[in-house]
Amino acid sequence: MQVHIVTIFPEMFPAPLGAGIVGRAQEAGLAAVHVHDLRGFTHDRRRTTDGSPFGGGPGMVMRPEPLFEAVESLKLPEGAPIVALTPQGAPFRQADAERLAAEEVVTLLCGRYEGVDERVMAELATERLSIGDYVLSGGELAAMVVVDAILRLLPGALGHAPHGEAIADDSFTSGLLQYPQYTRPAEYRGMSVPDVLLSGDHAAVERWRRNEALRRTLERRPELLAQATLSDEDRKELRKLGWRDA
Ligand code: 6GU
Repeated sequence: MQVHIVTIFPEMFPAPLGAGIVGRAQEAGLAAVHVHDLRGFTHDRRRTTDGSPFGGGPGMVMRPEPLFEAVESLKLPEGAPIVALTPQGAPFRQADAERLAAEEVVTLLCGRYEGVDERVMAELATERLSIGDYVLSGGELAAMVVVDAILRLLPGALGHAPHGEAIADDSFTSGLLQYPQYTRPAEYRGMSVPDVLLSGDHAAVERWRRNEALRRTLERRPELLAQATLSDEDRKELRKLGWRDA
């Protein structure tokens, strides 16, 4: 997979994308992330990427020309997604990470200043994504979040055996929050690990984990249950916990 990131702050990227699973995915050749300095696509001596808003008002707006020229220079394949990171975008979800992980080339445009010329948003970007309901000073941190979420899904990125399993247990992949995890020591400062996890009874462990995922989702993110795939046993368990099916 090839990922292109267009930004006026290319120096922000190497560290977060170089470590851990995302760094390893690149070293293993599963993906290459190319960071492009938007200022390289300006033509004035000051390398201007912004302008004041037509119609007046506060702040500055990113000009369209460098963004259009930067994207054109990438020679993207027909139909490759061009994602603008903006608080006006659709909420970025695990399903978006899965969809983008299946692409061969993904381009991310990082907005800065108080906005981006609407011709970029409407005619150059093929979609707009936001990482949450708060305002960041630019799309760069959001792009890092999106790249991390995508690259860890690439087959082989999680390193350890069966790729599908670790992914399937992730929070959100199943539509539920992940079950609680424990490791050594079995007892620490009087806090013990649930007996079932030490029992060796694989079916009982699976049942316990599913029920804990349901309990945790009901307590912390009940709105997710409306979209989750639930079995009859799941529903029964949830009702025991006080869930009122919609
Ligand atoms: Cl994608 N960009 C900015 N500037 N702020 C955000 C965001 C993106 N997602 C949440 N807040």
